[in-house]
Amino acid sequence: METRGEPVAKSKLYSLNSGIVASTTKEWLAKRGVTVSQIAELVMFLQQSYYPSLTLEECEQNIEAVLSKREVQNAVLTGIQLDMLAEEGKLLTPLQEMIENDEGLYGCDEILALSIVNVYGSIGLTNFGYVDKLKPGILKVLNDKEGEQCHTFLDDIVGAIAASASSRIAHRKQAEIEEVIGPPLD
Ligand SMILES: [Ca+2]
Ligand SMILES: [Ca+2]
Repeated sequence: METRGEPVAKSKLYSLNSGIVASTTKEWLAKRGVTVSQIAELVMFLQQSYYPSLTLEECEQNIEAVLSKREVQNAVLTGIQLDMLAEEGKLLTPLQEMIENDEGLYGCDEILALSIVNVYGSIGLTNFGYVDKLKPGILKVLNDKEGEQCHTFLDDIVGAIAASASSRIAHRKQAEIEEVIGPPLD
C-alpha cells in the first residue's frame, strides 16, 4: 500500500562514494591523455634545481598524494567535464564559444585550478604561475590548439597539480632537514 508520508529530502537519499570520485579522477585524466609520469616531468622541471637528488618516483608519489585530495578531484572532474562539453558543442552560447576558443579574457579555468593550488600554500601558487608562463612538456601539448580536443581547463589543472606536488616536496624536504638537524637549541 502506498504511504503518503513526508517526501524524503534529496540530500538524505544522496550518498557520495569517495572511492568512485578518486578512481574517476584518474580515469578521466588518462582518457584526456595525461599520465602521472608526464606530470612528474613537470615537477622535476620545477624542483630539480632545488633538490638535485629528487627522483621521478618521488615526484610521482607526491602527485598521487595531491590527487588523493577531494578538493583536487573535484576541480579535475569539473574542468575536464567542461572541456568535454565544449568539445561536443553542448554548452550554451556565449560560454560555448569562449571555452571552445580559449578566449583570452576568460579566466575561470585559472581560478578553478587555484582551488587545487590553494590546498598547498604559497609555494604552490608561485610554481603555478611559473609553469603557466613557460608551459613545459605536457602543458605545451595541451596548449596546442591544432587538435580536435579542447583543453581550456585541463592545462591549468595539470599545471596546478604539478605546482602542488612541488610545494608538497618543498615542505617535506624542509621537514626532513629539520629532523636531521633537530630543533634549535635555546
Ligand atoms: Ca583562461
Ligand atoms: Ca587554460
